[in-house]
Amino acid sequence: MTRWVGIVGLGAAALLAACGGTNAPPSAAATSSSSSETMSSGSMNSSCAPSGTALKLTAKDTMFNTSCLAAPAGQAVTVNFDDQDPLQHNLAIYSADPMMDKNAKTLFKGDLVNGPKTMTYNIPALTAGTYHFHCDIHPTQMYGTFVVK
Ligand SMILES: [Cu+2]
Repeated sequence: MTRWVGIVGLGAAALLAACGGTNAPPSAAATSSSSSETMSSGSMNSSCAPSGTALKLTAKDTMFNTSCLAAPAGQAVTVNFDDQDPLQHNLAIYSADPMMDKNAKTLFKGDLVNGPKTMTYNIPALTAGTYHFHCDIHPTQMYGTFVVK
């Protein structure tokens, strides 16, 4: 009598174990995805990287043709400045926008051009940094970023 009960008990235990196994598939949720996704490098504005030491800048309709100029660090560059307006314009480079930062330093100040006329500016070597350029006559209309790197 005692032994028979014991066998039934073992059988029930085996059934329970089997049920447990089928209801909960082992380690199904434990698969950790070891994804080696490489972050795509940030999309830098490649249109404003230094490309040689001969730069061009055009002024027309009281606008510059670009909002970004770039120069290699530590190298003097020339800027062929084409003032197509019958107006005075120039190119001046500051450490920061002088209208926003009263401590901005003048890094280069080009002579005013009596347009329409072309002039070549000789910009001295600058250390790497992100600077500001504008036309001293129209600083709110003609300005941009001067990148040195
Ligand atoms: Cu101007």
